[in-house]
Amino acid sequence: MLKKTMSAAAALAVGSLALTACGGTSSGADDASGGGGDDTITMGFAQVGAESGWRTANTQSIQDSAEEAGIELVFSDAQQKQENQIKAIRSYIQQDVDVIAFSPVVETGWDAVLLEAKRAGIPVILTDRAVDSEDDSLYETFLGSDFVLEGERAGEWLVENAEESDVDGDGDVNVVQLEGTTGAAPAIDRAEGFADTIASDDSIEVTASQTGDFTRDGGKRVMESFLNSEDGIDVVYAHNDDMGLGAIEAIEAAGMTPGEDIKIITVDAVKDGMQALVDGKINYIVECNPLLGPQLMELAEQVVAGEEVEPRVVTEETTFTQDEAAEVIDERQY
Ligand code: GYE
Repeated sequence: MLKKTMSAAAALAVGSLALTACGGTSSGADDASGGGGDDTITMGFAQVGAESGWRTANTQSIQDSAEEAGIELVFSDAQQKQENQIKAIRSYIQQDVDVIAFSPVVETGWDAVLLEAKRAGIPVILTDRAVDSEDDSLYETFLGSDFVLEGERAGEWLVENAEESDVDGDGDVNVVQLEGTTGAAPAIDRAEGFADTIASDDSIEVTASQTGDFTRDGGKRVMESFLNSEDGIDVVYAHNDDMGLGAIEAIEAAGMTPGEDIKIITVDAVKDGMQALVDGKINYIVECNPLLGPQLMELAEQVVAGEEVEPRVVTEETTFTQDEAAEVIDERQY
């Protein structure tokens, strides 16, 4: 039996589709999906990648919860490429798993492969990110955050703190936005929720916006270029902590003080982000909960048992100021 300690190996594996089964005893013809053998549920999970602290915590939660629930997990890491996820899903269909779960790297382009799963009689659960499809019979449920709400929460803080955020005091709050992966639900929705909310205040404007692909390196690179091309940046709005942390490096390298000379708002609230918030380098974080594993396993059990499940399960989340982060940082698990 292989163990679930394979994030790095799995990251390489999907290219060759050497998918790794773990945590259980059955596979292929012996598993529950084959109609005979034991009752162990086999789940094929197609993860986005390992792009951020959020993703690492999410993967850990899924692997731990599968083990706890006695669900055999076949896990793959798509390295943020849609074609790798499609290959992984096709392979799960071929293996005749009991249930497929995945976190779609981008919103569109899934109908064909989801139809293949449907025709094979394998239920699909979306987790973390949504697909943009007219046909909602292609999946059983979508478990994850409300990303529009997260963007709105980021915007609300800025509207409430517009005066202090006009760092250069010129009457305009100039925001540069570090977008997540182009075409990904959280990038689209976090931009939309933010834009709609800051529209209520004429002084706030997004003056530049580019993707940093949800990575620290991406955030650093894009911020360096913004610092060269944009005058009077007051605020960075980063679609995740990792890009915000990359921006901090770029701001410091340019001889400025992040959190003071330029205010920073991010989304996620993973440990490194929370530490930067406590240290005063980030000003506000909107939480996005990565610990989806327990709910995912519960939904999988229900779906495999043929039970009705809610079509949408929304994760509960909060927000953190610097003071609020200081209170909880010690207990933060991820
Ligand atoms: O915010 C980001 C990650 O899909 C909610 O993906 C997730 C996002 C998360 O890379 O850090």
